[in-house]
Amino acid sequence: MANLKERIDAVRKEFDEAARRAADAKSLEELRTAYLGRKRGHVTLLFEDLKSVPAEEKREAGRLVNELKQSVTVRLDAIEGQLSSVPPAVSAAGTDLTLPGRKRYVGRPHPLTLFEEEIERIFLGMGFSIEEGPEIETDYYNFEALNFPPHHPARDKWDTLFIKGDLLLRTHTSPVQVRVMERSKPPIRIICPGRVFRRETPDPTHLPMFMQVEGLVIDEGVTFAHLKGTLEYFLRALFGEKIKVRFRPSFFPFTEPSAEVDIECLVCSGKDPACRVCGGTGWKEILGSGMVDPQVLKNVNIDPEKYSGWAFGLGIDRTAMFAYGIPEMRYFYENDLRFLRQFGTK
Ligand code: FA5
Repeated sequence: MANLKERIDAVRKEFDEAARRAADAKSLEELRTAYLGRKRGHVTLLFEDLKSVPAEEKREAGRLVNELKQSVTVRLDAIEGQLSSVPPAVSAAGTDLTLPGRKRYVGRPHPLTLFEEEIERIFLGMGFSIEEGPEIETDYYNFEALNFPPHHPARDKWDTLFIKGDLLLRTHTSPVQVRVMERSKPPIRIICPGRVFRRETPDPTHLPMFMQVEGLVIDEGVTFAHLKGTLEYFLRALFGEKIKVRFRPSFFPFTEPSAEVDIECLVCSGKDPACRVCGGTGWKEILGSGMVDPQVLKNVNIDPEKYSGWAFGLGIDRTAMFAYGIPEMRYFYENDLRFLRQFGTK
């Protein structure tokens, strides 16, 4: 009996140590088999040993072995309960589940898209609708219908990227004016945003690919006063009441009279003589405009005796620079997320 008691104590001690090391379901199962396995479990074998214990001691010895079996079972069940309630630190696939989650980057609109939408919102509010046209144009729509005869020096102002034969990358959004006037009757009140292309050397305010928005109004009795009033209203809605705007006489073959519109340089506020945006003048041109030339109306079979109209073409990128206070137009196209993430958190 003394011998059996010693063995019971030894098995209990070994089990306690092994139980402390059981850290997952697999080692727990191995432990259960090692101690309670039906043939060779350490506790099971102790029951075999009971047979050789003298009859008068059997009762007490049986109690001790049963007690050990019970405590081993209770401990194994407790470990099992613990393992199932605590998620494992490392999943079967080797992922550390205790690491903080990775933040998923949610995309947002490009700053130029946001700005284009802002422009559209203001013009939609004034009763304009939105039209689009192709980026690959024919010579006719980009130039001829707009009163640029072939080989006329006025074409030199738009350094054109020709594709093949008659096809070219549109140099401005003005061809959309012609396409809309061909397919609709006055009154017309539209804006047309889109990408345009010119052979340009990039600098802080010029790019070879940039965005414009064209505006066109054709109706009876339309005057330059409507052009001026509408553009001033638009620029105030965009930049606030205090924005300084100036109209300068200019020339475009498809408008007469024509004007270019400058706004005060919002990058240097006219204070930096070396400003790379306004060249130290304190002003920057953002759009060209004018009364639609009667010849252009004739080209699309609109009677210039009955109808008149005005048009403008605004550089979206250049105007966005002022709205956002960005001194370099190239930032818009470099796709640097540190720059892009500053816009449009809504
Ligand atoms: C035109 O493109 C005319 N189609 C505008 C027009 C439309 C006049 C309707 C009359 C009636 P201009 O080449 O000036 O005009 O360009 C208009 C605006 O586009 C400029 O004021 C400027 O804001 C922007 N822009 C011109 N060239 C570039 C360039 N290389 N990079 C970025 N923006 C430019």
